[in-house]
Amino acid sequence: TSRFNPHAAEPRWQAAWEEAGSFRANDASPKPKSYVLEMFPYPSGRIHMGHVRNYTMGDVLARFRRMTGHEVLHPMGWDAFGMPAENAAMEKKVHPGDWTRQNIAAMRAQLKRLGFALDWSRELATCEPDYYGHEQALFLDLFKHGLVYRKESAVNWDPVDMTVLANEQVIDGRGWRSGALVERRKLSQWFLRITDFADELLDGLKGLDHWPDKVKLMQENWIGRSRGLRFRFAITGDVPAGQDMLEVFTTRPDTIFGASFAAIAADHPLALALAERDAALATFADECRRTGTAAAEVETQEKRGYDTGLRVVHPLDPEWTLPLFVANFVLMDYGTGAVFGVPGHDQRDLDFARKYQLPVTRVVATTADTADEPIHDEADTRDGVIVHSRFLDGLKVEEAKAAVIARAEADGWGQGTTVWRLRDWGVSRQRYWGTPIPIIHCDSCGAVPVPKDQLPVVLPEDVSFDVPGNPLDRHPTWKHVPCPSCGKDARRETDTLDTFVDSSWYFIRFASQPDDRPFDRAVAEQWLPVGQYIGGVEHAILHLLYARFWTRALRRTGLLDIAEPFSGLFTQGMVTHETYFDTDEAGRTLWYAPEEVERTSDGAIARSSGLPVTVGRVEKMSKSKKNTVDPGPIVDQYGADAVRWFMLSDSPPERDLPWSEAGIEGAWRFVQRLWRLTEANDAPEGEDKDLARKLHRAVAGVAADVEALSFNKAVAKIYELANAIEKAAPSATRTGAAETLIRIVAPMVPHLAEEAWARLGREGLVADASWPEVDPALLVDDEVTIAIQVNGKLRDTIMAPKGTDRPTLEALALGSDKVLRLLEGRTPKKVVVVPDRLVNLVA
Ligand code: ANZ
Ligand code: ZN
Repeated sequence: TSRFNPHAAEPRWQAAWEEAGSFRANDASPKPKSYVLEMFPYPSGRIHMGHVRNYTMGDVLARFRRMTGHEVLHPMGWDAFGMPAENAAMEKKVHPGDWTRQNIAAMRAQLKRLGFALDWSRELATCEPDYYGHEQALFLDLFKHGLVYRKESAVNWDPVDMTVLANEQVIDGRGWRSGALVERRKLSQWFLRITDFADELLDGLKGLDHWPDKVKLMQENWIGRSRGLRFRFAITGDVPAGQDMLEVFTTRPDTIFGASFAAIAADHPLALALAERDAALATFADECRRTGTAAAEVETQEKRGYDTGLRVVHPLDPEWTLPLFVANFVLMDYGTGAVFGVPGHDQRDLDFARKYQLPVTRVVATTADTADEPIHDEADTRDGVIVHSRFLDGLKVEEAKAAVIARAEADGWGQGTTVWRLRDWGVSRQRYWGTPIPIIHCDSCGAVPVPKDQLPVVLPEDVSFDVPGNPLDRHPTWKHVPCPSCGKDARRETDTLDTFVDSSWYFIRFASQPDDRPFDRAVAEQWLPVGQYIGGVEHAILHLLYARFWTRALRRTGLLDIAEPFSGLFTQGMVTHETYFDTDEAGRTLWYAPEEVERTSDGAIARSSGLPVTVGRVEKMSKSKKNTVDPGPIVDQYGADAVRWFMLSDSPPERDLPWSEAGIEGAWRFVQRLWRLTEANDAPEGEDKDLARKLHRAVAGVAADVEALSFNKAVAKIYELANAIEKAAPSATRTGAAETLIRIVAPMVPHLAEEAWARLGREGLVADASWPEVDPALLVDDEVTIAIQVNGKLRDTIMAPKGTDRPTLEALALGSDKVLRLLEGRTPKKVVVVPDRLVNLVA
């Protein structure tokens, strides 16, 4: 027997598919359409194992769908804008465009090497004007429909790099590159009105039956709809003119009797007015402004306040007043920028109260008996009943909320509101490598959209990265243009769009890509929504929410009538590996890459020194822990099919997959075994009924598993079938099994399948073959398991031919030794028989 040589076979079949145009999606096909999409990669330079796993899963489904008579759209492209290209420009002095395009070329070659059934004719890169120009057109459509606006908003400003930082780029209050203390600055920024769609985006989740529940829950929490109360405190003391009322917002009106202070943001109008006459307050407010805007940071920073000396009057008791502070944990752009503090039940308020010696009262208890349980270092956020709260005592939290809202509305000091956690989407980035925002600022006309016939607004190539800041802003000529409306000298917007905008509509452009507009509506609607979207759970919130929003926004503007972009979503697990480390004299951890250590039965030794290193936890492959395995050399060694097979086999696809040498070797051996099993052997006459049944069950089972994305189960069924074929005596059935086997493994190990198909002398490509027919008669179980119960308790099981009649089943049940023992000679009072299922004897 020969061996399957992937190195010769794989490139040959890849070329054959390309030549035949096998995976080109035909818009005009009469077949049912199926859109299979994996989240497109960021072109960082190399494919990693996570990509390989993700794309292999999608590929198996795409190939399977083709075999079952679908016209499949399975495209690939590049999420090609973003910071890493600019970082590379700064570090390696290469142009972000060159760096990105080189990376794309390298990664495209790697993907092709894996034999994915992709329609490369639709490849796109978001950094090219023929993509982002259309994005600019869509942006202007949203602008026209009032879904885009500009407002002042706080950003993280790095005073050394003179640049705005994303929240993730602020580490412990400092810029990630410069290490400088980050300041909060106000800048005019562009926003998309995603909050207009908050209701729709929340309610739309209900119809997404093929999405993981956990993702829907994450979206729901992110959108965060809740009931709240806005109400007014009267302010007493030396109040600045016209500021004698303070409006606060709360989601916990039930705790109103637990209030011990009120607090406002440093930028609150009242704080600004007070700071005019109070220098110490002005200094304090400045300090507050200097910290980052990230929610996590606001949570963790020390809670600090400044007592204004003013007091507010409790709305439910005119005799009761509370001190009013300016506090660093109150944000201006949330609610009303003012809160009342309930230290017993909110951790920030508790930290604050302890620091400024304010009263701490319990107003929610698990039961009325624990009303006086003291509060120590932890605020009690559990549900329960209201205590120490006058007319609210004894009510449940939800009841008390409703009661306070009703009272406030009746007495006219507040209104119940629906509140959302979701904020409008700030899309301005002060960066070069992104889609230019197609707006021109004119001193006379304001912000003027670039006329559509002047799109795309193309990024200038001649930019420098030797000084910090936004290269677009300091480019000598680029931003100087005449106003499209009055013709006077004006300036281009130099902000670029958040790269999440690029990924919010790429799946539409894949479905239809005319030159002169973003997409053709009728064509796009034929393919959309994406039937199966596959990607990492790290995109479960923002990317999916933004894509859902963008799709709905296009619907509102009349450009595309699709409500939800992805009808099926699957989030795959990570590829993991053991970690290896050592500690140096200074106590620093030194990580070792898998290829730098020799694994022994009970540990590992460094190849360089021969000394033992610690075997750490199995973790997601990451550069920081050096536990990555580069797929490139692995594919070179074992071939694409073995790598694909391994990616599918060991773990359920939603779970983590631990990479192992043994695993890939096992996959390689199985590929060779498939090669032997799919060889033609001279067929003696004769049917093998048992093997035929196993074969048909495997065909049906693998189909169901692939449809359900349970690839590891499909793989297990193929192992089982391989064993059965090996054990079977020669027969015509066994000979025919080779062809069936080739077809059902074709989506997983497509190169081997083509090679074996050709060896059998079959016409054409197995990639174009159909999925084997199943004879339903052979799927039926001949025997079924019957449960025997006595008084409803399972006591025994028996096997009986399917369709056995009631009297026979009853007789079989009464013949069971276990039943006879239990009945002790009595005759059952009643016998219930459910054919093919159970017999219950009531004694
Ligand atoms: C009283 C109270 C009692 C609150 C209690 C919480 C717990 P979510 O649920 O995340 O929307 N808050 C309101 N505006 C704020 C602002 N601008 N900056 C900082 N905090 C603000 O949070 C709503 C709660 O956050 C509100 O309910 C308010 O504190 C606080 F046991 O009011 B609460
Ligand atoms: Zn003008």
